[in-house]
Amino acid sequence: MGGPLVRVRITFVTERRSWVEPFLRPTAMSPGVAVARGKSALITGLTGQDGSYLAELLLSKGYEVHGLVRRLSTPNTERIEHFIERVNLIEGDLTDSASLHRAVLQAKPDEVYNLAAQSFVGTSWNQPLLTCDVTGVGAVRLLETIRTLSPNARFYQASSSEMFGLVRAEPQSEDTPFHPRSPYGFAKVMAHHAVVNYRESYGMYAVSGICFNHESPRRGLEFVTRKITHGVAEVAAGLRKTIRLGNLDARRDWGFAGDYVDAMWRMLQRKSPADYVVASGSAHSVRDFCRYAFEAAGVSNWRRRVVFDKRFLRPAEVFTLRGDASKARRELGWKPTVRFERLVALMVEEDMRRVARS
Ligand code: NDP
Ligand code: GDR
Repeated sequence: MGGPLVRVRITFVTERRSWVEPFLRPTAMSPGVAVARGKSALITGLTGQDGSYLAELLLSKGYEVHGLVRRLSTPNTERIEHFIERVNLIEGDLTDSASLHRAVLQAKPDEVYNLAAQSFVGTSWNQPLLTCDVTGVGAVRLLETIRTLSPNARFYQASSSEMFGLVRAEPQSEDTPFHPRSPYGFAKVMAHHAVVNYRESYGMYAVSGICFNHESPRRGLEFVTRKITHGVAEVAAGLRKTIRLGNLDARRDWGFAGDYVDAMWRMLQRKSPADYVVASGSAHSVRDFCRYAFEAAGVSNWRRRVVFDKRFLRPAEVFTLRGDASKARRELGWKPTVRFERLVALMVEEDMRRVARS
């Protein structure tokens, strides 16, 4: 991998009006001030799990990092608080083309990572149109903006193993046909095909990483892994007796988010664009996850602590996913560094610390 710190550019920034103003770096963002820059990256979904890890990675490589963030009634910057002074926040939303234009003009990106999405599968049945608009059409809006304003920028799309859905092959690779099982799944399929089409139609460097589930202590609380590790920490602390879950037989290929953002960066450093599956290659059930999590916390009789609750079943389930990342291993030199058991333990340990603090 070549280092990214090869170019230095001068830019003039004139805009500085929004709720994110307090977080803008005073030197880089002062109106009319000339600023020397390294490679520039624009991340959508900066405040999410992956966005926070990716920003850390890019900052460590000397990138200038811009993040598209939406205005919320309560600021949601917990995951990026420790480096917020080092990134440039640009107010915007994937449903608002004008804000995407502004973001691209301001960031002048060499690389764009589209991580923003309505990313919770369960919610996508309750809000299917919003999910299509953000998770599907949002990617097209961003691609179209880049094509118009910055066609040489390299584009990464966060595609998902949910596209495989009712799987047609085991394990799933780049050649496995899609059979999505949720509005989230079919929105991601649309975005995925849009990336292929922009690459083929306009010669853009646009790629998708078909990422399997990746988790961390920064995972949202509604996703099953974090729901379990947080619940286990509360059980261990005597704050509750049980955790209520849906389908315990579902199997997922779980890896560590920090490893997966490294694969994203590697995909944009290749000579020519291509899509890659990113996965650990081993699958475990939700039940396995519970067992390892309770063991990590030193809580016995875990079966009595897990209660089935049909409210957490889905209208159509993705029963099993397991990825074949041999193309990524071969061509990107990527491999996961955190095994399943360690991942569960580190999430439990962090949640136990959080619960103890609170
Ligand atoms: P998160 O849910 O943690 O983060 C999603 C991000 O998208 C948040 O920053 C959120 O902002 C932002 N967002 C949501 N709606 C909009 C919108 N309308 N406009 C702008 N930003 C918006 O997801 P992850 O970090 O886990 O995942 C990153 C991407 O990777 C997503 O696209 C996800 O679908 C995909 N993916 C994730 C996998 C995983 O296992 N984690 C696996 C495969 C794909 P806010 O903080 O304001 O809510
Ligand atoms: P997933 O993640 O749908 O795979 O999407 P999630 O953790 O929500 O579900 C994984 C599996 O666990 C089962 N399950 C439960 N899930 C939740 N959330 N809550 C429960 O109580 C529960 N009980 C059982 C689910 O039915 C499912 O089978 C994640 C997201 O990050 C997507 O954005 C991403 O694209 C995919 O991973 C790859």
